[in-house]
Amino acid sequence: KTQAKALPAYASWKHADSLIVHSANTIETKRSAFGSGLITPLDRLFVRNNVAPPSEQIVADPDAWVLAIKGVKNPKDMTVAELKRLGLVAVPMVLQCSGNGRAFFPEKPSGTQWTVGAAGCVVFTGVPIKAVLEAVGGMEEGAKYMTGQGGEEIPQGLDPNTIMVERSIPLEAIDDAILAWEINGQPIPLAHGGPLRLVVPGYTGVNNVKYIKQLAFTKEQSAANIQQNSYRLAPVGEKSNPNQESVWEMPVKSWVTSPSGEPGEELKAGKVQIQGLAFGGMTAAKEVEVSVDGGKNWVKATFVGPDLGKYAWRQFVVGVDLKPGKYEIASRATSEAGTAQPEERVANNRGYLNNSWRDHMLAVTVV
Ligand code: MSS
Repeated sequence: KTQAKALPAYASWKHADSLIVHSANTIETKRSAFGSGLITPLDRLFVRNNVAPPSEQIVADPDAWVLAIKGVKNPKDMTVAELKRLGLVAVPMVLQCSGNGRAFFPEKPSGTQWTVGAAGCVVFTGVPIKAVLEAVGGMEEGAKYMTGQGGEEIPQGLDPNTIMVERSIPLEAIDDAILAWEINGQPIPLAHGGPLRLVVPGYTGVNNVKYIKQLAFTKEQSAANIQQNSYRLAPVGEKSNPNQESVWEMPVKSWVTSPSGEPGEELKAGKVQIQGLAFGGMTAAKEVEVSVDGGKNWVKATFVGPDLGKYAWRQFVVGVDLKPGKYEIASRATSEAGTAQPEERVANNRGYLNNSWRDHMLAVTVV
């Protein structure tokens, strides 16, 4: 057994026992650690940085952080303090890495081997993008994308496009998008993108740009490598290129959280409450079914707890009687849009968007 890695300094306040530290920039929530309180506690929320985060100093005085707004009628710099005067909305939503579930791809794509825990349900609070746009006279003619640039410093002499975290989002997503300064009722910590974060509900993690320093309305997608060549659905074995589909919207998905199948878990025969999480992606989760026999038979689950809207996840439960033996426990969600979670993942070279119910199935032994 290998020694668990230590939490990096910027995330040292996290609850180590609830997490799997893959690296200093990739920290996953254990399947058993989501809890049943709907909102993921910050000390258990996953972390993913494509490059090392900026200095902790940037969150010392969040109101002073400056955002450059471009590609609008009246381009200007605005501080967080100024943005706070423009509007306020709270958005409960699933934040999920594009590569969550990558570990289940049989091709073993390169990248962090996330299982289920590169996801959480959080409440972001901030100002609607639409209110910001209104304050700067609206976007420039011909804009097609909203492009957010992360606040990481680019080391001298490097081509910024090779490491800059800049993502472009289609304009149809701006209606629900916000610039957020709070997460779960507290100022966003550095680990999650404070002092200011671009939040695009329904879109995968990477599109939610942390420590955003520039918001631009652009005719073209960002020239950054992370936009042009990463986060694309490339065929297995092929390099990605800008003509392939970009990883933006999340598909319908669910997984069982209890039992967790984790080492040390003992499942005694008798009545068992099978619990899990489900979300629809761009629409709410409408229904979840659970199977204990590897997907041969399904029963309808009951939603637990509050419904916080279409971008949040729902908790579900099914009480079952289990005799001693081996079981394969699976869940399958259907969204309000009528799309059911598929049995098979969509193959792609980097292992993005895995929502296969079979891949997320758990093999457990009841004694
Ligand atoms: N932002 C920035 N600025 N940077 C980086 O690196 N990353 C991404 C996002 N944003 C980044 C950003 C990713 S990739 C993700 S997932 C997310 O973020 C995460 O979050 P958190 O808070 O959890 O850490 Mo995948 O798709």
